[in-house]
Order: sequence, then C-alpha cells, then structure tokens
Amino acid sequence: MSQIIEVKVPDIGDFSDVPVIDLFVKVGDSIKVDDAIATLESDKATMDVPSTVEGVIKEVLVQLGSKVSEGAVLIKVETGAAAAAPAPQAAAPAPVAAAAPAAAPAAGGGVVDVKVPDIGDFSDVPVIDLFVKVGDNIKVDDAIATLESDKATMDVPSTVSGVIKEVLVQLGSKVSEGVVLIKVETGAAAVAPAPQAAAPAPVAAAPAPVSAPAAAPTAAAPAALAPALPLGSKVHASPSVRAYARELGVDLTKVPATGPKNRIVKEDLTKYVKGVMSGAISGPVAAAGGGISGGGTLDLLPWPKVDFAKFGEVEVKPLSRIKKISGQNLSRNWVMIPAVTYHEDADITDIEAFRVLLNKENEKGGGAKLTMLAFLMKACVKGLQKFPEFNSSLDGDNLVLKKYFNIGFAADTPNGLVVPVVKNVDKKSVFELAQESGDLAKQARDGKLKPADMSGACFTISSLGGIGGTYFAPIVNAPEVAILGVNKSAMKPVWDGKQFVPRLTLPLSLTADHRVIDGALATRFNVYIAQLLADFRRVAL
Ligand code: CAO
Repeated sequence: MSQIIEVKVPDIGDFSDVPVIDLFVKVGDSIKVDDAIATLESDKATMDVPSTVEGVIKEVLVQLGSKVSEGAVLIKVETGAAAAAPAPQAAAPAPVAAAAPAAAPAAGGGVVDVKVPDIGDFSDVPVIDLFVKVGDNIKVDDAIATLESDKATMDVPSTVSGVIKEVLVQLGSKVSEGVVLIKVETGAAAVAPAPQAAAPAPVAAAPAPVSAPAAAPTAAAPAALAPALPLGSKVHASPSVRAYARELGVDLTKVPATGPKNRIVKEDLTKYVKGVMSGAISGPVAAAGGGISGGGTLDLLPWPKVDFAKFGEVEVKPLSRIKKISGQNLSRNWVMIPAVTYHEDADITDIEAFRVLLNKENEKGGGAKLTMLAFLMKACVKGLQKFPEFNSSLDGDNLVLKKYFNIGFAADTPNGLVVPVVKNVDKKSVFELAQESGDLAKQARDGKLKPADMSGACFTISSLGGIGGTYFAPIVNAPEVAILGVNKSAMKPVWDGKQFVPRLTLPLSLTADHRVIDGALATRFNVYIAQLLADFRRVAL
C-alpha cells in the first residue's frame, strides 16, 4: 500500500529562514532514507537535510534560494511496495567511484570478493588507511580502505553487507582496479540488517540532520546530540575531510560527527580545532602535521576560569584589535608548526665599525641612519638565495618556492606587534633598506600601515637588539617557514687560537618549521648568516 509522506525540515537548532544553497532532488527521483535532499546554510552552519523515508519523489516544494525553517515541507514522497526504491544491496552505488561488480551473493549467503572499483586512470595506488579487520561486520557503503594517488584520495566502500572473512591488503599495499580487498561472508546469518524499505517513519519523528546521525539506516532513529565516537568505532568521513584532518594533525576519532550516517563533515573538524585552540574543548590535537616522530598528542585543558578579584584589586582592559588578531595567529602557529629554534653567535665587530663609520660620513649629508636591521635583511636574502627551502611555504603536500625576496620585520607598537614587509630586498641597497624599514616602523607605530604593507613576506626578522636580551625563541610567522630573532650585541671574549680577543657578538635565534627544514639545514643557514655578518664582503660574492 503506497502513501504520500511529507519530508520536512527537522529541528535545526535556533535557526530560521535558512537559505537552501543546494538541492539534490527532483520530481520522479527515487530516494532512500538518509539520502541528502538539500543543503541549508545559516551564517553559522551548513547542513544537509536527509530524507527520512524511502520512495519516489512526487513533489519538490523548495528551490535554490528558498528560505526554510523547522517544519517546512521540502518534498512529498510516495512510499510503499510499488514506489520503494530497490533495496540497497541491489543498488548500493559507491560514493567515490562505481563499485567493481561483486559476485552477486547467493540468496542464502556465500563469500563475496570486494574489489577495487574503477578508479580512473590510476594504478598501483597505495592504501593509506585501512578500516577493517577479519571478523568485522560490514555494511554496504562502509569504508574499507582509503587509497591515495598523487592526484586524489578516495575511500573504497563495501558493496556488500556481511562478516569479513579475509583482508587481502595492508597499509602501504599498492592496488589497482579489480584487486580483491576483502572477502565477505554474506547471507542470512552473516548479513547486517538491511535498510528497511518499508515502514517509513512519520515525519514528526525525523532525526535532526545536524546532530542525529543514525547508526543504522532505519527510518526512525531518535535524535541525539552526536558525541565523539566511542573508542574503537569506525570513523566515517570523506577523503577530503580525512586529508584535512591529517593536515591539521587531528585524530578523527575524537571529533563529534554531525553529518548523515555519523559522517564527520568539514565543519565538525573546524569546530573541533577552534574549540581545542580556544580552550573550550579539552581534546587531543596531534602534534602538527605529523612532523614530530612518534605522532604524540597534546592534551589541552580548558582555559582556567579564575575570579581574580577574589584575591585583590584588578582592572579589566580589553585587548587591542592588533593583539586579538596577532594572538590568534601566534596561537595557531605555535600549536600547528613543529618548530625548532637554533642559536648561533655572529661576530659583528667589523660590520658595526663600518656601520658607525658610514653613519658618521652620512651625518653631514642628512641621509637615512644605517641600522643593523638593514644589514641583517641583506644577509638574510643572501641566505634565502643559498638555501631556497627557507624561501618557501607549505601548500598541502607541495612546497611553494618563491623567486622573490620580501622580508618582514616585527615592529613593536603601542597597540601590539605588527609585521611590515620590505619588498624586493635583493634589489635594494642597505641605505634604501634602512630608509624603508624606518619609514614602515614609524607608520606601524602611528597605526598607519595598510594591509599591503604587511603582506607578501617570505621570511621575518624579529629584532630585540635595541632592547636587550641574550637569546629567545621566535614563533614562525606562517605560512613562512622560518624566522630569525636577534638580541642585543655584546662584547665577548673569543679565543682566536692563541688568545682571547674582545669581539662584538650578536646572538642569533633562528626558528624553523621542521616539516620543511631539518636541523642540519637550519644550522647551515645560521652559520652562513653569521659568516656574512662577520665579513660583509661575502654578500657581494
Ligand atoms: N645590538 C645592539 N644594539 C642594537 C641592536 C643590536 N642587535 N639593534 C639595534 N640596536 C641599537 C640601535 O643601533 C639603536 O641605537 P642608537 O640609538 O644608539 O643608534 C637602538 O638600539 C635602537 O634601535 P631600534 O631597535 O629602535 O632600531 P632598529 O632599526 O634596530 O629596529 C625595529 C627597528 C622596528 C625592529 C624595532 O624598533 C622594534 O620594534 N623591535 C621590536 C621587535 C619585536 O617586538 N620583536 C619581538 C617579536 S615577538 O614578540
């Protein structure tokens, strides 16, 4: 007996009048439980609305751009024996690529090979993730493994339901279309309950799509806020979400899923990372980008809430806009970059004497005062030219090597730290660099820098030399991969082979992103900068 059932917008939290930004259905389509009908996007979230019934769509009551709220009817579906789409075993399209045809299981069951489907022109693609083991119950569409070619990452879903009898691949195996991944015993005893074609849930019982993933695709799963997956659960996420998680170093088993069928969607990941970084969520984020051997995790406790006034008088001052922005950048860079700081001493006795001499000569002409920063910029560009990895940025699995040489410098201002950028340092004289960095530093202090003055840096120098200090560990200014910190120079006794001689020594502190620059390279760079500063004639070579 067929009947017409309305599928409505479920509970979508506090949102109303949310625009439909994607519509996946049309009249005449066969639809199954959990198939996405439309995507809604509020200013806070994007959410797919899944169907709660199975059947044939008779009417679509919304269109792209329609604004909907809870209870609005999206589609009318004819359900029942005549209208119902075929059971998933028969249809079961693979989400990524057409599944390799599996031998049809005999009615009473049997062992079925699940093979790598058509994966385009790729062959010998490595298995980078394996979600199954012998004895697991698997359902149609459950991910078996993730394959990653140099162009794409793809999950291979199961085309059958049953119990896994054999797993024929392992992490790192290279596979091509037709290779058997697993053998599954299907059939009455082994098969997981098939999604029900009958008994559609009344619309009123529709699960909320954002927060109520149904573990099994039954029509009337109760709505419940998705917790992080219990330990040992399989993670459901698209390849792009997995790649994003790998990039961020996030353990997906810790991320609460809000997508259909308990899938983790990109917004879940973003929300989780924001939560961890702000301290609102106490959760492990893996040490960034897998750059640290051992893949250790970092447990972040919630930010302590203390009533300081209990202990004495306090004054509450809002953070400046610059402090808020730089604070977010610094936190991200501190958490996500596996950074190491390397120290070196540079003998700047001669270059300082030269600088003082030039400034004396220059006094009469009224030209710009030569600063140590200008010499440092020139030396750093020479270093970037000799060691191009320092003039790069990470972009996913690629390293972008820049052929231009723009140097940022940290400037301390009354409102906080900013980083003006001197462009094309390789093409400018030390005098020009002194003049330009001085002008930019003044604009920074006056709050007059424009966004263009602060963008495009390849490498940053943070000079605390005018203040003091011996060494420090600057934070890499992402997406750059290294930063050079300098403190105040001091006269130190240096052994020349025969005796101690007084030399003006500049402490260098180079922090580098270990994903790009290893310790040997960083030390070579530091040594080279020190050599250039010790004998600036080398810059001309
Ligand atoms: N060793 C010894 N003296 C140094 C020195 C060094 N490494 N660097 C600068 N000096 C001296 C200068 O020669 C100058 O002395 P005189 O006035 O006698 O000529 C004095 O210190 C002041 O220099 P300065 O720091 O104002 O000028 P600068 O060109 O060297 O630096 C700028 C400009 C913008 C980098 C600096 O003003 C600044 O803001 N530094 C702070 C950067 C910062 O906050 N970094 C931390 C970032 S992470 O929190």
